[in-house]
Parts: sequence; structure tokens; C-alpha cells
Amino acid sequence: MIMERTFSIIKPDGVKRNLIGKILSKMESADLKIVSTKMIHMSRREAEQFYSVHSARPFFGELCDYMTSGPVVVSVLEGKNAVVAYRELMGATDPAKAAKGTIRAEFGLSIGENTVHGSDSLENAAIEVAYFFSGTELVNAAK
Ligand code: DAT
Ligand code: MG
Repeated sequence: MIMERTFSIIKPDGVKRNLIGKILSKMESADLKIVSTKMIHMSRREAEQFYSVHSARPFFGELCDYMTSGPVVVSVLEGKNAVVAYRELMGATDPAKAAKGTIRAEFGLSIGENTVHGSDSLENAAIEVAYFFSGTELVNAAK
């Protein structure tokens, strides 16, 4: 069994609409352990750096405005094939195209306000976890 860690954000639209509990519950129901979680309000600089891979895209400014528009809940999830498992639970980027039962199909408002972020690879998961969490904030969920 390949145990992995991935990184999640409940975006401002999810926090504003009181969906934190429902979304964390879906993660747990999908056998993902919440290794750490906290609420933060990203600075513009943090959002720009976090999404720097998209800096040349036309929606970059809008994306950073949105991600800094209110608090978000960042979490580290651990489980079997956690990166892919959480991407599957989230659904496609555009909620209109997301499979039934996924978080984005159920809660997403638009391609921009799509309620959750999840790492797209194990390598990026490690970078994203380290960006928002210190080692002492991460317990060993397997124990
Ligand atoms: P994902 O979040 O599914 O990994 P992504 O990495 O391609 O998707 O894009 C990051 C975020 O940028 C996405 O969650 C919402 C926003 N975004 C992507 N494509 C967009 C578009 N065409 N218009 C507006 N926002 C977009
Ligand atoms: Mg992405």
C-alpha cells in the first residue's frame, strides 16, 4: 500500500458558505486522514507565489484576487494514493464538468470559484505542504 500525503485548500467560497465541516467529512469518508488543518487568510504575495505556475495565464490576477478575498482552510491529508484519491474526490476544475458526487460538482460555483484545491502530483504535494505547514504541525496519522 502506497501511503501518501497531499495538500488541500477549502477556498474562500467554501468557507463563506459554511461548507468546512461537510468538505472535511467527505475527505474522511474517502479514507483520507486529516494530518493537520488550519484557517489562514493568504496575503497577495503568498497567493501569487502559490499559483506562480499560472502567472502567464489570463485569469491569474482574478485567481489571486479571489484566493485572498477571505479566509481559507489548508489541510494535509494522508492515505493510500492520497494525491489521486483527493483529485478524484474533488472532481474536474470546472464544476459543470465534474463527475456526480464530487466536491466540485456538489458545491463548486464556477471554474474560478470551485471550492477546493488539491495537489496534482506527489512532488507538488510536498512543496505545497511545506509552503503552509512546519514539521511540528504534522502529526503521524498512521499511529
Ligand atoms: P485545478 O485547481 O483543478 O488543479 P488548475 O491548476 O488548472 O486547476 O487551475 C488552478 C485554478 O485556477 C483553478 O482551480 C481555478 C483557476 N482557473 C483555472 N482555469 C481557469 C479559467 N479558465 N478561468 C478562470 N479560472 C481558472
Ligand atoms: Mg492545479
